[in-house]
Amino acid sequence: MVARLDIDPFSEAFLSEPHPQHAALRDAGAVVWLERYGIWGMARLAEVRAALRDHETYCSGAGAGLADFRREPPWRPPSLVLEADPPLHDRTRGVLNQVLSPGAIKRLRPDFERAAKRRVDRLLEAREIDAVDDLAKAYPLEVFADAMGLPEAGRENLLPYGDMAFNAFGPRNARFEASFAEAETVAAWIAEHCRREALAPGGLGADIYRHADAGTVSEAEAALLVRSLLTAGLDTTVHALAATIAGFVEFPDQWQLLRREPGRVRAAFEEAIRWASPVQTFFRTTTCRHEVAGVTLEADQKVLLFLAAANRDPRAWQAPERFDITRRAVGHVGLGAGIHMCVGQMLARLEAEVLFTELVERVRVIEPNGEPRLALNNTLRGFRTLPVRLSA
Ligand code: 8QM
Repeated sequence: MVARLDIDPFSEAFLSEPHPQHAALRDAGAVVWLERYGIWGMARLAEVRAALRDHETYCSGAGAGLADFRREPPWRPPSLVLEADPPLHDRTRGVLNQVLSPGAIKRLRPDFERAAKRRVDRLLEAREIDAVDDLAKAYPLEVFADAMGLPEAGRENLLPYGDMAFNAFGPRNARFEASFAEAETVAAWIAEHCRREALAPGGLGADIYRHADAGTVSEAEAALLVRSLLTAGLDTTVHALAATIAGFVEFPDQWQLLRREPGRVRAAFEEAIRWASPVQTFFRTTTCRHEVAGVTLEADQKVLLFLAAANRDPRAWQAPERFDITRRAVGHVGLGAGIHMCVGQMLARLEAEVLFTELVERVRVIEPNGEPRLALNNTLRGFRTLPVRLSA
């Protein structure tokens, strides 16, 4: 017997307090039927990981959101990586793998370090800060946009564009509509800055166009690959950096541990991704009839993968609700798994490593300083504001 659940994973109630709902989903079965949308759901780590790794059965070409691109038109031309399957995916992904290679990431470190020093100088002058605006947004908005080769003017469009794109993976609910209020202006700026002419030489954007010059991708494909980095590269890291701060605020002993052992800074970021799962959900579409844990899934079915629920599955993790920087967080699905696993993860980790290395050297205590507020989105989970006080 398959559990049929009547919950709406994109409702205000669910998104505001997802953890009890995630537990209910996990406990209902390895795979459940979500009546509201007529889709399957998986919330246990084992099944979510297995689905992510089996890209032949669980494809992405029909969209990684609720909409089935073969039945309804996507809101923008599909991503050539996220919303593509092999062989197209492998060619485009190969370009991004090279643009974001270990060597390329390494070259960014000096600039990232200078920016982190300046940022922490300012934070320590202010002392009472919003960890979202002043840190989690301010830092990536500077270093990621610089790394891409974007001009300063218009960067305020980047986060609203991400908010739209991540809402668009869910249903066309009120939250989706609200984020599309300024869609034309925002999307126009993004489109403009995916062009070769808009991207400074030496940046990651220009680097993508070198692969167009080499003939691996067309000029139009290069623009869409730039668009992928602009879509996926900012809101995600903003929420991950804020979640790391939130972990330390809620578990202050972990900050003291990190001060004694700053070599754990990358492990702390990994644990924050597991603990908070900035990307809460993704969809796949079945390509054929097959069986999961005794349940038959037909072809052409949308499957909602609850990454956040899997990352706190007690079947896989000890005390999953604890933010524990000594934990072996490997195997979480916060960055996905399989061929689509986050291509920018080394860039995200560099941002976190550099910023938190600077912070942990100079900040003795991080305390809450007012009510945090959530930023609700159909796919992303994070804070709108997180007021904290820093003591040197
Ligand atoms: C999510 O446009 C894209 O290629 C793209 C958009 C969003 C993501 C990934 C790729 C996972 C961070």
